Amino acid sequence: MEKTFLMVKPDGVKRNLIGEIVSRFEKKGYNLVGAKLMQISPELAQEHYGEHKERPFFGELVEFITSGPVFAMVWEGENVISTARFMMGATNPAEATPGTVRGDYAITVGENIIHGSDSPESAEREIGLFFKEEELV
Ligand code: ABT
Ligand code: MG
Repeated sequence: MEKTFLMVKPDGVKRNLIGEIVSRFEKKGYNLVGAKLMQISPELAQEHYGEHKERPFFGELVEFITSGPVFAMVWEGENVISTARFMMGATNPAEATPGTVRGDYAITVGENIIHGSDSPESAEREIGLFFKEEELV
């Protein structure tokens, strides 16, 4: 069964949106197979966002994602990788459709509430970065 890595970012945790976000994916029909509240280290942040290393916003991105606790999750279900991205909405919340997480709760691209793996390869990589095998049920 397909798995993806989702994470409520520090802005979402600060705004008490963990329950709301978990609820959306539960009601959709996906299964939560791993979850934890955690503080991301600068090293993990740089590894997680490695693909953006050369981008001008990389420093701010690492600073933001390490600015407070995140809620890391693994979800399982049919087509969960692409459907979760669809439910999250566009990266830029200004372009995210109402009814999506970013469309309903975010304003700026720098603080867009939620992360979700964008392909099977990144799902496998990100699940491995954040979770040990024995932390998944
Ligand atoms: P993530 O789930 O955070 O990976 O976002 P998404 O996959 O939707 O978008 P990408 B392109 O991976 O953006 C990663 C983070 O970089 C931020 N960003 C992106 C900017 O701040 N400015 C930009 O011009 C772009 C393209 C948005 C994403 N994260 N946050 N927070
Ligand atoms: Mg991304």
